[in-house]
Amino acid sequence: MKRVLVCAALMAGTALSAHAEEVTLRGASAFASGTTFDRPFQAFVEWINENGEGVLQINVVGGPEAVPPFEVGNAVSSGVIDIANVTAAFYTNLLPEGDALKLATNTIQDQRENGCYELVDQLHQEAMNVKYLGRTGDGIPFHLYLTKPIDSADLSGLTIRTTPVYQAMFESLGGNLVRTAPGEVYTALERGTIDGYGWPAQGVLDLGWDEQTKYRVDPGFYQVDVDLIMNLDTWNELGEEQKYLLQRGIKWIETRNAENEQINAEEREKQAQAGIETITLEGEEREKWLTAAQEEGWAAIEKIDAENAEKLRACLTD
Ligand code: 173
Repeated sequence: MKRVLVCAALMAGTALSAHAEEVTLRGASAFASGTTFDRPFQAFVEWINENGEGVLQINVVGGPEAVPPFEVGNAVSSGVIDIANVTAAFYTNLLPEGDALKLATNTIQDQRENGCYELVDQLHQEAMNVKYLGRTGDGIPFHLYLTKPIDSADLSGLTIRTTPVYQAMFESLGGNLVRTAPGEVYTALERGTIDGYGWPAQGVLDLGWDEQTKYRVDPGFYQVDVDLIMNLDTWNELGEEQKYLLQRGIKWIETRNAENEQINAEEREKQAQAGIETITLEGEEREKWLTAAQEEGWAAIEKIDAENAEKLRACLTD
């Protein structure tokens, strides 16, 4: 691809002109095709392919069966994949403080306005040779789902599936934690090797986990970040028109984050119909739960990099 673009630039006599030849990017998703956290990416890809004829196309080479979720960051960083749909929790090996994105209390639109987008992009560029394009998942909280009831915020005695998203919080509440990719949750529940799992408010029914899930613990906490990231070298080789197309596409898909509140309510209904009961922590236990989420969440980022933690906190929670 590099050669084609360089040729086009030379012929036009400028650095990468608006008439660079059509480029096809290799895309991958950390979430199984057609499931909740893959759908916005699919819509984005369709939008790009419709609006980008002759300019830029995306060919999705696969989901978690093609690139294991915790490897997606590496694949984009090295350029094996050009563009990916993945949560920052899956690439903490490359950008540990990326886990702060779940701690946002504002929206990606706010972050584009207050300069946070540039900060997050810069962190991605420096730590992992990746261009941060944008974010879906705003407005979707995370929950704990269980096969056994609890009546307090105490998780001791429970073995819970986590990712970095829930790690600090559940650990501080006494849980015994095992980290797995989403694709391993069903089997772990079926075999009884876990008593529950962390997962967002949406998507529990996608892979049949409702069959093995008895309770959802409320309140939810944090905010989902499913991020679109791109190999920085590939990004830098694009012409202005190609970059602009990707930016228009991501901003379009980000407007759909506003639908999440409504979808959360529909999902709660679906979970109830599937027999999942709600355990609502109240009073002091609710306080303990939410305080553990916030304080342990930020403490973990501060431990990684106090300066970046402060900068991120200022613009993700303004
Ligand atoms: O639980 C997870 O696998 C996880 O961390 C996550 C993050 C964003 C969306 C969906 C799942």
